[in-house]
Amino acid sequence: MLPGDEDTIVAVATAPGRGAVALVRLSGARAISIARALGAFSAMPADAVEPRRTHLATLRDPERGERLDQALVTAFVAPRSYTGDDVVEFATHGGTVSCALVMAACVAAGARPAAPGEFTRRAVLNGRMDLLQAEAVADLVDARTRAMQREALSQLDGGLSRRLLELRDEVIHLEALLAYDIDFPEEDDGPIAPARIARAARTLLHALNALLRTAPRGAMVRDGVLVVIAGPPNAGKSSLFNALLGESRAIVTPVAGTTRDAIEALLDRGGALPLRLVDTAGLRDTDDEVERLGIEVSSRYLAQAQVVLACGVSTADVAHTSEVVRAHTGAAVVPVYTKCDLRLSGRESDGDGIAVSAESGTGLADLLARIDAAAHEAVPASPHDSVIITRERHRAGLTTARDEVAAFTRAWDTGGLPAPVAAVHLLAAREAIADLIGSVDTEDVLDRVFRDFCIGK
Ligand SMILES: Nc1nc2c(ncn2[C@@H]2O[C@H](COP(=O)(O)OP(=O)(O)O)[C@@H](O)[C@H]2O)c(=O)[nH]1
Ligand SMILES: [Mg+2]
Repeated sequence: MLPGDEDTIVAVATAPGRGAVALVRLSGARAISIARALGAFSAMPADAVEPRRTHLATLRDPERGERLDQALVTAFVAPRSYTGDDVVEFATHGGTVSCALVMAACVAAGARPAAPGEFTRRAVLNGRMDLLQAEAVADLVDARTRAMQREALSQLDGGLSRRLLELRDEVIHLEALLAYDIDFPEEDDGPIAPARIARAARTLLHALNALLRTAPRGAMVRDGVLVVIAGPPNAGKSSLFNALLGESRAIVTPVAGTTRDAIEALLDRGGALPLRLVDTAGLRDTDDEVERLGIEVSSRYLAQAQVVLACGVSTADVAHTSEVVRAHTGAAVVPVYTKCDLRLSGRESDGDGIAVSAESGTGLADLLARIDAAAHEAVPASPHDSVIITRERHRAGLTTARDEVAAFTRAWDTGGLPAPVAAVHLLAAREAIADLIGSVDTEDVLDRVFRDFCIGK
């Protein structure tokens, strides 16, 4: 615990700005007495706060008695609250003034403004949720697409936690087998055959690797599949970019940073993986090698792309674009024949490509299906596909656990280490998994997780 974890904290939980309602959240041992000082429970008999019942109250400045707002007040009594402490929530009138007045009155009555993520941090400290679920809360707030939001919801539901607990149990099981071997070494080939331990270790290694392999899919769910549009000038790239956006609910974001050579949009496609679509804006580096070959594409993105759309009007253009692009990326390259409405046949292709028209919309659905197929090929479904890892912290922790189990397996197979020494690897693996779920004894793990939270969560 940090100094301050005992304080009663308060924050405006809703985003600032004009809106119907704002939420002020108060949590800690003094939450109810502070709310009472504001008159939140004046309509109720003293000492009889009814938990989880919302009622309308006139809130007043605790010192001067001046009316602050009319608000809906709900009390949650520990431990049955979001944080696990006593919590009072004030749904004040929206906008910036009412909620700020109520918050300031809470501070005047003894609360302290909450740090970012501090409510959720308390929920973790009080055992209301584990660290993975806390991350899921942050991901829900930050989700820009349905895919990300759905993933976060399932993590909040404990999906990843349960899977990691299973893996931790497998480590414990292996440790137990090994302990038996350590305790009864004289029973050579006794009740636990060394081969049985080796087998269990390999099964565990397999399971850890399977979960680790979901990291690229997690990254795609989080950031979107990076789809880069390439082709000669005038091929219809920007028109295709806009047409694909028109097909979906899109959030168009200018590229962050200093370069202005590309624009980027995130396509939320409901259940499907979101797409991060990149078009070249036409402000180009003249010494860019790809551009010298007559292809417009953001080279910065090309190397990281998962899918490249090699666009052109003619077969020759598409072939040239595909060839140049393939030399600069390991991504899947989809040949795209643009402006197909201008061709009488409606389609000119080598069989592998897709004919599209930004004008008429022809071929766009096929193209999206093709992009999905390429993305799925790049990140194959895992046996536990419903459970994926989405953060670098998960990847790093699982990698440690996997490496430790691998080291154990090597030592065990070669008989290179005595069992008690080999067991140290299993202990390290178990601790790495426990840290992921949230053994909350390590301050720095907590700090890393809550650093990026917003205030009031
Ligand atoms: N008929 C037709 N014209 C198109 C289509 N796509 C783009 N164009 C036209 O082709 C020209 C170049 O398009 P643009 O998207 O700016 O190409 P970019 O340089 O590759 O980005 C513009 O005049 C567009 O209106 C299409 O599908 N059908
Ligand atoms: Mg363009």
